Amino acid sequence: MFDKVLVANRGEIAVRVMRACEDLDVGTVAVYSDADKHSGHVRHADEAYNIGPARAADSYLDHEGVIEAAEKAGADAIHPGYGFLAENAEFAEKVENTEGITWVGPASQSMEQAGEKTKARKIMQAADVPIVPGTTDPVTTVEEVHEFGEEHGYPIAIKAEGGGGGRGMKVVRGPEEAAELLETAQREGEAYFDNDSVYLERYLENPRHIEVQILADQHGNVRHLGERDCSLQRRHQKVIEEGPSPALTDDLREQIGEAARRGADEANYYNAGTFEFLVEEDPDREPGELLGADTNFYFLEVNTRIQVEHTVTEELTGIDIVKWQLKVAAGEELDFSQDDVELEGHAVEYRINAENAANEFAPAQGGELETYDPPGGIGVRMDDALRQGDDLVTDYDSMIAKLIVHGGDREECLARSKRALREYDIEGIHTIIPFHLMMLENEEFVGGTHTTKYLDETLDELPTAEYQEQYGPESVGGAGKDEETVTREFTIEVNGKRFQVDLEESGVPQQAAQRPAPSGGGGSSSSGGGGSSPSVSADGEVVTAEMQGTILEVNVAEGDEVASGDVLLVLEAMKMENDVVAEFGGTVTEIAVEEGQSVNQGDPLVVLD
Ligand code: MV4
Repeated sequence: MFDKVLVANRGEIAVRVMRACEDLDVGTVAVYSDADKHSGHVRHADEAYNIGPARAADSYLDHEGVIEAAEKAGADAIHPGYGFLAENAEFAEKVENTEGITWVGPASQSMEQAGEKTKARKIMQAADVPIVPGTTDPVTTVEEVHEFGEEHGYPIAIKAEGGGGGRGMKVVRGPEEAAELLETAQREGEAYFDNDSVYLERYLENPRHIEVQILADQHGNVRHLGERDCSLQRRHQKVIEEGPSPALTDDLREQIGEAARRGADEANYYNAGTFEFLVEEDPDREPGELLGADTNFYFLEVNTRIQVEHTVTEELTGIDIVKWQLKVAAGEELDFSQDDVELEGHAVEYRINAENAANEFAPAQGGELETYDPPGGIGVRMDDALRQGDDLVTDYDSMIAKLIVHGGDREECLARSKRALREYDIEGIHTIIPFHLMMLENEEFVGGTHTTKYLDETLDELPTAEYQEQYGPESVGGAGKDEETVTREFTIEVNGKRFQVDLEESGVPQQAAQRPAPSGGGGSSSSGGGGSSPSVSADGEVVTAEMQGTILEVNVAEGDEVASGDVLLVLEAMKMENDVVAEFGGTVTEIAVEEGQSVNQGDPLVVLD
């Protein structure tokens, strides 16, 4: 086993990984950005290294910076968590090629293969795993799309070869739309994944999203740990995940699990991974009725990382997946057979996002956790990193914690969930706890008949605001910036050796505080490798980026008239799609960014007059 593992991540998942290390008596190393100096994962680790500015591209995504920190710390393995570098085959390969440091994950070659969607489809086909009817080679011409439509009918999904997770997919509803959408898909593929190659699938209108957890060692042992149902999503973002799926018979469950196992076997895959499937839903299915063995299911993609919702499977199987990731990476063999894997009861994970569901899930802009009192008791697991008194860090994604509830059956689990969510006391920031309580009284969710489309189609009709009113925080702080921090440099001497230290003092009077330099104004930009910051010159109110991320869509053009509430752009940050909305009506006088561009927090995006 390793001596010391560097966790190349932050927040709850970094703490989760460190806990597995501690259970194995392995030392832990944290890395952090300037925005995370006081974050929970830094407190939790044995030692911690600053790897750069808040902007993820300059810190958590900096390949060399992370590897250098591992070398400095004398770590002999790097665990990437999820997000950031977790599915970056190039980074994995760099770690593989670093003497003395092991990559905790699949072989970089497997990661590369999984990232190439037509390659993955071919492997699954070879393993007799059903794939969505479609092409296993890229298409380049509109004629090919038309031919596919004539043979299989419409709608058709055009997907980017390098895509995944809802990005780079276009739905063609008839032949007249094919030319334009083919071109858009190719352009977006090029902008987001450096790859304009696309392929075709029949588009399933209303599927369930079922994923199978795989664990495999480097000795050819592959186990599946059952499925998770992630059908409750909002704009491709999962909000609640559960297992086992409330919609499958044991027969169908077994078929999908075995298919995933065959696929992993065929690909010579090792470490943890998730095989995603679409399952064709029966629109007339009543609550309590289940999808049987004759139901169509199709392989979609492989995620080559530990996932946010791995906890659901851990609760059901009692298997510590992260611990096994470390053991398998160290060359150990799985010590349980497929028959040993038993699913007990029912588990549900609730993502605790610092967002206001009653305001289009707007992420919190700051604030302090004035109260943080998480639930406990039987069947309740909390994975988090924040503690009471912490300031919210808003530079990355908005998920601050996960509540995982386990019960003997789904009914007990949901009742226990209601109890735990009501017990959860957070003051100072909005979270989606009230939204979860609403879902626990929602007929579709409780009946288990919701599909991936449910939330996006019906959210507007749900009583989100009422639940927010009843269960939301009594107080919500502002930006939390009224207390400033001043850093002073000191030279100290310990046992005759000189050290330079930076002392931070918080709560100092305003006039003594140093204000951060305005960003985006040009001149002082120190961003490395990410291109230059946008700037604007037109008259009007400047709309700025609330967080670091990538521009997914620009929905307006210069000269457009917009109304208050109109979506100007879509900004993606840590896989979250965030609408940038006009706060007032006016004319768009300038657009400072284009699709595919990465921006810093505070960068100007659009000017409205
Ligand atoms: C599909 C599909 C229907 N038919 N492919 C979206 C995320 C990406 N991983 C693939 N996605 C989909 N692919 C075909 N051929 C529907 C979706 C989809 C979806 C999939 C999983 C979970 C939520 C979803 C929400 C909307 C669409």
